[in-house]
Amino acid sequence: MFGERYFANRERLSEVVSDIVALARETGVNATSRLNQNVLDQGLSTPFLFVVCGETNAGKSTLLNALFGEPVCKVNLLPETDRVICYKYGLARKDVQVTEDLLEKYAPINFLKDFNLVDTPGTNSLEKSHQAVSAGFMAGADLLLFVFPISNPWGAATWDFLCRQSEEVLEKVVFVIQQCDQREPADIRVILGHLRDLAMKRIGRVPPVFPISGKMAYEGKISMPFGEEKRRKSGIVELEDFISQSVCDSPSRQKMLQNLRVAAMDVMREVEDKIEDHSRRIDRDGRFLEDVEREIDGMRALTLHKHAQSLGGISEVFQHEAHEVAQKLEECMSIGKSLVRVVTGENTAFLMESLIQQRLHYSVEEASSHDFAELIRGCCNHWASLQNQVKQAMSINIESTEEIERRLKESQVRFVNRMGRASTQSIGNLRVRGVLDLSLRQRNGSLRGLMVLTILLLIGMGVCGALAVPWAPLILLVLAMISGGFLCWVTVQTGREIVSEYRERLLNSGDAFSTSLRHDYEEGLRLFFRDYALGLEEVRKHLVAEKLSLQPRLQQWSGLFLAIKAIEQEIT
Ligand SMILES: Nc1nc2c(ncn2[C@@H]2O[C@H](COP(=O)(O)OP(=O)(O)OP(=O)(O)O)[C@@H](O)[C@H]2O)c(=O)[nH]1
Ligand SMILES: [Mg+2]
Repeated sequence: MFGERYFANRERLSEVVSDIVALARETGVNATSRLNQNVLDQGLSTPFLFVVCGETNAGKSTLLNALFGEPVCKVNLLPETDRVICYKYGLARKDVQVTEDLLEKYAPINFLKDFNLVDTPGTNSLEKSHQAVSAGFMAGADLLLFVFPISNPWGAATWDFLCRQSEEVLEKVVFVIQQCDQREPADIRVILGHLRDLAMKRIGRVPPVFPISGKMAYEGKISMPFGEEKRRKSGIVELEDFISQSVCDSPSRQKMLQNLRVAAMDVMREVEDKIEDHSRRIDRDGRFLEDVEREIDGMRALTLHKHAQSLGGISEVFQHEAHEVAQKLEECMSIGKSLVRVVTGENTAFLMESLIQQRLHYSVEEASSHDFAELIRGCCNHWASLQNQVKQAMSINIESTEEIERRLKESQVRFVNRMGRASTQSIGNLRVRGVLDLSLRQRNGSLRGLMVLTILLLIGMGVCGALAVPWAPLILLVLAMISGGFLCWVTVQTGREIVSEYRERLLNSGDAFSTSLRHDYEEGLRLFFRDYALGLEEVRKHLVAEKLSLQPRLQQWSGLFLAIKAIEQEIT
């Protein structure tokens, strides 16, 4: 079809424009009305208008059929076209009698979407009313095909009609010398020479002239590909090339494409600004988030530093508890209790360890809980101000303070439990129980020996007394008393030593205990602040979503920019 390059450019441009409209809508630029209106105002999709004039039976209808390869117009030996006929695209074939002199014929023929054809009655039969209608079409036409029959291209009616046209109209005129198959090439050359002279004389210019045989061209076209030779011979190819060229070079259409391209480029610049704004906003939000994260990290470091004191406090608690437990051990070291245990068995070391574990577990939990209650209050205050900042900077709502408080309290419970467990384990790791147990067992061994000796002496005394051995009971009693006294002295003495050694050992383990808790304390704090920073998840998600949406837009923009640049090179 004619002007394929123009239609391809128009198609590409309208595709790019509709993509730009979609991208503009996504980025918040109002371009729909602007670009769509531009297309409508420009009438970019308005079909080209070809008007055919000439004398009756010149071959006008045959020419149109030959050009489009379809039997659009009726061809007849007798004068056929008795009014102006405009051929247009329609989904169904129908004729609309617009006025007495104008008939519109609609047909579902694709080329009619891009080309409207006007077939006029012979200039020699043109009535005044026809002339008015034809003049209307001629003013808006893209191309005026003046058809002369080769048998007589001098018909006064056509030339008179031509002379009445304005310069503007004449610029669009093309002479088509029809029915050339009826003359020899040499004759045709002579006739064309005369015709050019006449044109210069009558209208002051020589429009492009194309000698053709419409009949041959049409026959060739409908029997393609075998009719190619016939089509070439008919001379229509040159006319078609000329029409194609004039469609592609049509200044008004070029201007429309340019205007639309410029409008689209303006929108692209606005979209680019929006995308840049968006990108800057994302960078700014990213920096804001980093600042907040750094702030929270700073809070964690500060808290750790501040609560190192609390760990020192735990060390004091440990000292206090060590004294208390040593006191309890001292009570257990009384002569009576010690001797009972020699008989019943020893588990004092286990009891002491359990006691100190229990007391420290409670004390450590209490101290940690106290530290964290304060921390939660601080975090909630910080969160309340952060909420406002995020709202202002990014226009999004983050978790409520109540929600954060609930999460931090859960974290507190986990932390307190962790510290309690850690203190119990630390006591176990100090290994004071094993040493105490060993000392107590050694002591019990000694006591047991002395007890047996004392009892044996008492039994000996009883036996000797029963046998009435002189002096022996008395001597054995004295020995038993000495042994019993020694037993008591050993019990008290070793008890004191063991208690003092145990107290000493416990007190020396205070630092080791605090150090072993430090790791858990720090880890607990890290987890606590991690839980706190989880509240920023909404902000992170928002940023990720923004970044994800930006990337394809940037790519789309670049693609459209290249496409419109390529179109620019095609149409300028
Ligand atoms: N030999 C020959 N005859 C042609 C050619 N073109 C048209 N004719 C014949 O000329 C006659 C008139 O052709 P049309 O195409 O109807 O002419 P027209 O200018 O539309 O006529 P009106 O509509 O009546 O003004 C028909 O009999 C055609 O067959 C051609 O290239 N060669
Ligand atoms: Mg006709």
